[in-house]
Amino acid sequence: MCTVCGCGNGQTRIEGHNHDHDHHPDHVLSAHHHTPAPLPQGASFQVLGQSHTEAASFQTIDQGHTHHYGTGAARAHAPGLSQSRMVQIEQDILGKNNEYAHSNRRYFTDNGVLTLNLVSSPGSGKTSLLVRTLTDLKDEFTLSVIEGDQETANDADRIRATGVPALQINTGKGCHLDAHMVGHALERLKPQQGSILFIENVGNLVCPAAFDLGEAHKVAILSVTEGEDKPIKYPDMFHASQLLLLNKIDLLPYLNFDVAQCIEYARRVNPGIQVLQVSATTGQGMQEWYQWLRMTRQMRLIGHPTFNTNAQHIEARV
Ligand SMILES: Nc1nc2c(ncn2[C@@H]2O[C@H](COP(=O)(O)OP(=O)(O)OP(=O)(O)O)[C@@H](O)[C@H]2O)c(=O)[nH]1
Ligand SMILES: [Zn+2]
Ligand SMILES: [Zn+2]
Ligand SMILES: [Zn+2]
Repeated sequence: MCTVCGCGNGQTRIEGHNHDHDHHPDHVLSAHHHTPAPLPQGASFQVLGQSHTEAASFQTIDQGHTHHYGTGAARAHAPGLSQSRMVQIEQDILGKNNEYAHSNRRYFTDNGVLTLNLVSSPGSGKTSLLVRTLTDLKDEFTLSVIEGDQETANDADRIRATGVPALQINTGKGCHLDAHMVGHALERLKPQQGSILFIENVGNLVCPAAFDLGEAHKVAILSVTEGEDKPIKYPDMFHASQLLLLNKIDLLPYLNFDVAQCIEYARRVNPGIQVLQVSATTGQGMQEWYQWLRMTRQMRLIGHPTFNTNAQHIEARV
């Protein structure tokens, strides 16, 4: 009962296996299911996958009047639910998600894993960008990928073709990954110390913004075919992201897309957002993205007990 987009209930599959909460005792993330207030066995995953109210707003135009359904405390609307009840549901869901995110983040920090959560609308080029990035950087870094999709393992198969390990999470009717799903994926994938983990979220410009997966940064991907107004129409996503990759710039000669206006809109909702213009198809701008990755990884490793001693080794690669 996702009040905005209608997420479905408990149909999550990790690598084709249903998530039934029959947990193996030796979790990689020992804290994963020993958080202060664990949900009952068999219940938590469904609750997390099923019901959330996004901090979102929408409006319809009716005979010249604007009806903005996001002006209440919940910033959303659902028939039969009061605003206060929706706020309560959202707090419960996101609170539980944040406990799992905290556990994931602890694992990433302890192991010096730089984790990036790639968010965008469907078809902006996340998988294409990843395939090119993995191909170009797999000899330089240890890499792995968690792929989120509602159905199919198509994207994970495309990633594995590069030789980089990938684990598929199918969310069924769910419209985003949550930290609990990612925690289970980590138990299987076990990203190596000092590696970079990419999470390709479900294509959706709204819901993934609200769910912390424990990542270091969200990276928003916007393709020029979507229109320059997306950052102000879907501000939560661009507000939550540290970097905006403006993709498919090879198509700019054929479009009326205003790059400067798009960047201005993005900075209006997030003055600190960095913007890089890239083409996953031609490779244009990709070196700047790789440089951002190198620098961001190095920043994450400063002070890390294992990798700090290897600072020269790391520096040599930048
Ligand atoms: N011209 C051009 N096409 C691109 C570029 N990047 C991706 N595409 C095309 O855009 C389409 C969608 O790309 P994907 O990489 O599958 O997009 P995605 O974001 O992973 O899609 P979902 O996983 O379904 O959300 C494909 O036909 C790609 O070939 C680009 O830089 N330029
Ligand atoms: Zn679980
Ligand atoms: Zn994809
Ligand atoms: Zn949703």
